[in-house]
Amino acid sequence: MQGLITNINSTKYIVKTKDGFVDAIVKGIFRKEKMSPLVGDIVDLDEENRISKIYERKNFLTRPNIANVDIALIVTSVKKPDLDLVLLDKLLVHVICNHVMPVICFSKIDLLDKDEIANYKKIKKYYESLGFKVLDNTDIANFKKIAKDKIVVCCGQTGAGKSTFINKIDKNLNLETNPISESLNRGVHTTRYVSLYEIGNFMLADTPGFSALDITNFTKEEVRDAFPEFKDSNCKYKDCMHINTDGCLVQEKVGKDILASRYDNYQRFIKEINESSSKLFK
Ligand SMILES: Nc1nc2c(ncn2[C@@H]2O[C@H](COP(=O)(O)OP(=O)(O)OP(=O)(O)O)[C@@H](O)[C@H]2O)c(=O)[nH]1
Ligand SMILES: [Mg+2]
Ligand SMILES: [Zn+2]
Repeated sequence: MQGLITNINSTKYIVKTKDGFVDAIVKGIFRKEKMSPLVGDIVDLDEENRISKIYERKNFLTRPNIANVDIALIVTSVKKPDLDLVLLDKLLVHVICNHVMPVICFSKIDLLDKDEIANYKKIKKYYESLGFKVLDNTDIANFKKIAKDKIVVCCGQTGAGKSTFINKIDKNLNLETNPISESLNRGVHTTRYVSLYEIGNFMLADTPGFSALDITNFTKEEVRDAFPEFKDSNCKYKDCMHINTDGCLVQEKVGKDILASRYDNYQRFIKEINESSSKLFK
């Protein structure tokens, strides 16, 4: 029988089948193949409800760990925890390079004062100008339009408000949420497992938050190409990495057409990849 994994809690798998939800376990073969089933995987179950086959994935993410998603909703708080543009830009790279469509969802706009709102609007507009869909977490109707018929995963920093947002979308879910730690100005890792919920005409996954993300598995070219503003700049040099290159049009536009933090973060990511590839033993 075929099904879709909606929850994994250590060794217990919940699989949605045509006969409803089934508790399943995993057959030893996957351990040998070093492939473990993920939420979002389409699988076959044998007569004893053991997962016997994982169908080919169209994509998967490692943070959060989920397969076969159409959209990654990157939930990003503007305060409490502070706006973290490094993490946002890194998640954009992670999601784009894994062939998933990103949608940015800012949260906690209600905590900003008037001047901060003006700054927030500038940042929001910039990301929109790159062609990304950008929402804030009060934009429920717009979100539902984007999510129609799709599998969406909420991802992002711990405490950003992923579970709170999903509770707003489906009032029956009652997912656990917790205030962030005031002393650390960070979330407290409330959500522990990836869970996929069917809500009307779409599916939505809640996931554990994080604050660090590794993108050193991608090539420098892949990371560069995940920055749409670089392509738009029409740099005249073929294969230019846009770093320390005289006459590079991208570098000339930094702080003008290109948001300075975006370019700083790009340089930071390239440095991380260089440092990682120079390590002998990983
Ligand atoms: N003021 C304000 N608080 C919010 C908003 N969204 C979420 N919160 C609060 O932020 C805190 C953290 O929210 P959660 O939904 O638990 O965050 P999370 O992203 O699911 O966190 P993890 O499960 O740890 O990854 C809770 O106290 C929420 O009430 C918002 O838009 N405005
Ligand atoms: Mg949560
Ligand atoms: Zn260039």
